[in-house]
Amino acid sequence: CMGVNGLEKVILTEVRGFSAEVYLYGGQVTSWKNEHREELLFLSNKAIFKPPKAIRGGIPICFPQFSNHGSLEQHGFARNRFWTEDLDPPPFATNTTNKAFIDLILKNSEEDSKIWPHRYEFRLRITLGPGGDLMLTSRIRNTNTDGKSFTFTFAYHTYFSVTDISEVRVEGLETLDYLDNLKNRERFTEQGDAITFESEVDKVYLSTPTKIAILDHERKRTFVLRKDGLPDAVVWNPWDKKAKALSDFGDDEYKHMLCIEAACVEKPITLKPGEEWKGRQEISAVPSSYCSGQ
Ligand code: TA6
Repeated sequence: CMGVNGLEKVILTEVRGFSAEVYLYGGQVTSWKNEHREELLFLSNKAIFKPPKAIRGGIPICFPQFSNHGSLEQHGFARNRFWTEDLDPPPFATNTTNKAFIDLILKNSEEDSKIWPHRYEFRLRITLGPGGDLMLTSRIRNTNTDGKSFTFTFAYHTYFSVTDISEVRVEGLETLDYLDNLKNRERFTEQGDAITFESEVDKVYLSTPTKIAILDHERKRTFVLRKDGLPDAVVWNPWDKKAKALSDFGDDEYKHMLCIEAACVEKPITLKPGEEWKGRQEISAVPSSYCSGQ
């Protein structure tokens, strides 16, 4: 169906009321609701749904370059392109029995080949599970016919909706090394207990576990992020100053969001022609009493 500004949007629904919304523009999830119709992802009230701007919120796909450290636009071009529905995908390992899902595909374009001279097929499967968990599976294949390999970095730039960032804890990144984007990407080691937030944070945690928990104390809700093939995790909150500097971000909205991004940043991925890389993330929202120890 049509969303904002005539951009095509697909809605995934599940019998108990869970739902997700995906724009073909950017292959971007913009909404993920639980069975009570509560929105679980952050989407800025000032988000711009007009190419070539990336939509501020949901789950932007960062490919073939995470960050602006490289020759491409910040976070690469995939999130600013029109994807198409992949009606005949090769078999995905992610099974879809009694799940709502959509398969999207993005391929190299004439235009992009000028800045990134490679042929590729990027297949994205978005699945809404029976318990409302949202899974994104990416398969990126090098289809170069000139024998050339290519190298890329990647992230699911997930914006979680939280009640109050100063009442949020993240578990799973304790004692890990991270690159601090606010300190020239210098390497530091995280302290030994859960991470809390009282100022701008922009860190790439390295060699992170497959499971990370985000505890929203006020709403008694825990987000659990599980990932495969994505060794790093970016943690970002712009806080007040940076938020004001972003035209598509409300001044106070930083209080109600936190980005935890399953990523491949420290060690870029290199594919030879014919090779395929897979990266998967699954997010769920559980009552905090259930906690993150599971
Ligand atoms: O998520 C980390 C980050 O790289 C931050 O440095 C900040 O730039 C953020 O991404 C948002 O980037 P964007 O291009 O979407 O405004």
